[in-house]
Amino acid sequence: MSRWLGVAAAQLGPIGRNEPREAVVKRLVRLLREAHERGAELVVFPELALTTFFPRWALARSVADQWFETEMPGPATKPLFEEAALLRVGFFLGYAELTEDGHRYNSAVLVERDGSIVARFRKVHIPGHETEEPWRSFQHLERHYFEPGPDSFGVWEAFGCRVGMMLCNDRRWPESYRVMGLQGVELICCGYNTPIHYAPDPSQDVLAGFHNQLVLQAGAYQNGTWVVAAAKGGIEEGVDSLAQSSIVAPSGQVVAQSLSADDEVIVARCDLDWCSRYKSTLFDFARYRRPELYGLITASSDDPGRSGPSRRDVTP
Ligand code: CDT
Repeated sequence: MSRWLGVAAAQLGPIGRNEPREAVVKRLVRLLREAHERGAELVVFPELALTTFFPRWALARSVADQWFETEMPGPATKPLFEEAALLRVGFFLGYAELTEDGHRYNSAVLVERDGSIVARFRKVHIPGHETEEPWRSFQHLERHYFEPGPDSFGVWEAFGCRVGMMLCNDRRWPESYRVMGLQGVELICCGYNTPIHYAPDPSQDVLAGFHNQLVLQAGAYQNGTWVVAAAKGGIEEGVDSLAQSSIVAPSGQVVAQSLSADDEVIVARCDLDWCSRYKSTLFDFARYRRPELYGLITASSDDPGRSGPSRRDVTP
């Protein structure tokens, strides 16, 4: 007998700089209700789903702190938690976290169908730059606002399966999926904000959608897992961001994808036992992996004892 789970990616369109949290939470509740009506028990919201994507501006931390949460749930997010528990729908929600001892993380929570918090995840790979670069048409100052998450990629028993979490840039790195794959992950929740213009190499702009699909599909297939990825898309404060929210099966096939760059729900009924068809055959890690040969992957890049090709060894 197969295990089934109804899941949704709840894509958001733009959130304005001055849009109050309460208004955004109303949008989230609307999407949650629609996802529930369409059979979802788990709804994945985007990265930084409560606010505009503020790393596009160079601002003093004291100014940006208005977009950070000091508690989860807090007064503004409580209605989402209450509605979800009432409907018995769980969710993944990305937000900016300011801890009691002053750390700032790009975080997400996974909330079960009874409203309890299963786990919190802090983004591991922080992209962009640390200081303002005036030559850019907009900034990507995540490395100014956020510390890298110290906790790696966990996997939790929830929703009748093994659930993992990642945020935006994490999805581009095979290590993110593999660390979860090694813990038997069956469903990965991911939220993202991906500006289509990539200032350091604009030749990549036209490939933004392709690269998104490439990494989500490869990560799902190579680890035999479902991946549910929700975008904040559309033109937000003048910056166009990729939509293309997707639900990807362990086969690597896209089973649902958003059509708009606005608030939109996509759903899929996931056969969780589909994962074992990959995990016990082609990707039987215990049988086929050769970790004794993969040491370079975990050696630090500045480890002097590190062997293997470097840029210096490559013939121009
Ligand atoms: N939010 C986030 O991580 N965005 C990055 C943008 C590219 S790096 C400037 C991403 O990987 O989609």
